[in-house]
Amino acid sequence: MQDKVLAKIHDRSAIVGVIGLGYVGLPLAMEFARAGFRVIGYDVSQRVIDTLMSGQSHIQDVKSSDVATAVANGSFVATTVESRLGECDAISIAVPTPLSKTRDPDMSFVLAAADAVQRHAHTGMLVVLESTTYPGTTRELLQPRMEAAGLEVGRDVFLAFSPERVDPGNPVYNTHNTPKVVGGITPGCVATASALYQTCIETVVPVSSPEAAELVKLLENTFRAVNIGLVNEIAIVCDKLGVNVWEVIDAAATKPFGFMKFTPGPGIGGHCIPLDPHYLAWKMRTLNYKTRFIDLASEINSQMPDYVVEKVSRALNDESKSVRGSRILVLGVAYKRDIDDVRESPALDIIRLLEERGAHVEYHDPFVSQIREDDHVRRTVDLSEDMLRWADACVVVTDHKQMAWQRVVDHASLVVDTRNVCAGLAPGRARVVALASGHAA
Ligand code: SAJ
Repeated sequence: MQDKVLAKIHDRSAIVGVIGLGYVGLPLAMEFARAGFRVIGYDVSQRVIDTLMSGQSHIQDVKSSDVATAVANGSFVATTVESRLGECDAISIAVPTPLSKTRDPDMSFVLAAADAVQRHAHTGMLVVLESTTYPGTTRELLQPRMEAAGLEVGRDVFLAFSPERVDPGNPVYNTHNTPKVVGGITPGCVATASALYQTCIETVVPVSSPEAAELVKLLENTFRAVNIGLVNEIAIVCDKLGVNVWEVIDAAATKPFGFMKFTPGPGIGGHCIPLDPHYLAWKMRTLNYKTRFIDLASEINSQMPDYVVEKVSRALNDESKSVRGSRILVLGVAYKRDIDDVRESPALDIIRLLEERGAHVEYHDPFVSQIREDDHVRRTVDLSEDMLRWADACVVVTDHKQMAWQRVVDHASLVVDTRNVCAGLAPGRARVVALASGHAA
């Protein structure tokens, strides 16, 4: 059976399915189509399907022209019809794995996809899970479903895990040129899954099990969360010592080996770094092990918004102003520079905390025209001189390159700078307070 699957991969007669057409699934579907496969993209959102079938892309890194070409030449079709999964010889699952309100894994999307695959699985099918998840998911959730369909993994069907490494907006690294780790239930599963990805990705890195592949992804992102937590603690240390943390980090980064630069900030956002480590922490709790590094990093990173609000409060206090009644302009709300995504953004926490203390808060972000909150929509204001003079304090939260930072310093009265954007600017009207005493307090 393995030879049959490999042959269909090599001659491109295999039909490849992708479940979940988001920032991971759609670029992957386009790569498979470019490699010469017929691709069936499945998503539960009719709006997504209609957009794609009209030749439009809803994903920043995928050009509409590529979608239109693939749809026109028949190499890609998008559908909400689940039964079309039965036509596929290979299926990659790229659905969300968020956290629940109690910070536990929300596996509902993976389970829904796994049930759909089970309903349409057949001999000779290769299934690969890509969603970031706790070690054991592939073996514990997907393998039993294959076997419930009467299919033995490694003989009738092949099952693997391959972590996604998509970095939205990255101008250098994309799905095609980012090495792809693949871990299968059996050696045959590793071989078939590797063969599939080798048709469209430059480098495939096989590992011996799905657990190893699941853990690779969690190590990558826990590494970032822990190191960001470290520099955030160093920022607090520098603040108490009156040392410029940015100077310390830049100087440390001159070490040509054994050091990797991370920068402090107002906290961590996005749908990866704040969430992925909790998948590992959750799994280890079920094995009665406490992942102290992950928990400590999360504690430090998630307290940074409080720390920033405290800095704002002290800076206003220096001018005999209380937070209550003050007018505060938040500059940048996206979770990192030069993108429009506000998921888990620390800016949302900072705005909430300031309003809880009675401040009147507005925001400006050139990438984020509005923020949809539970009961209302908040819209960006212009970065006008009037707005800058209106504010008792401006808080730099996201360091978008295109922001007119000099104008901010020229016309604002007080700037709390959590991203060191004011360093190197000409002095202006504003008193600048840095995250960690980089400027005169
Ligand atoms: N952050 C800091 N200091 C840093 C780096 C990041 O405060 O030194 C903050 C950012 O402002 C952001 C959060 O942490 O709020 C996450 O930033 P990130 O640079 O990790 O960006 P993400 O969340 O888009 O992470 C993605 C991840 N990609 C995948 O999961 C496939 C991550 O593994 C990548 O390393 C990262 O992009 C990247 O390098 O851009």
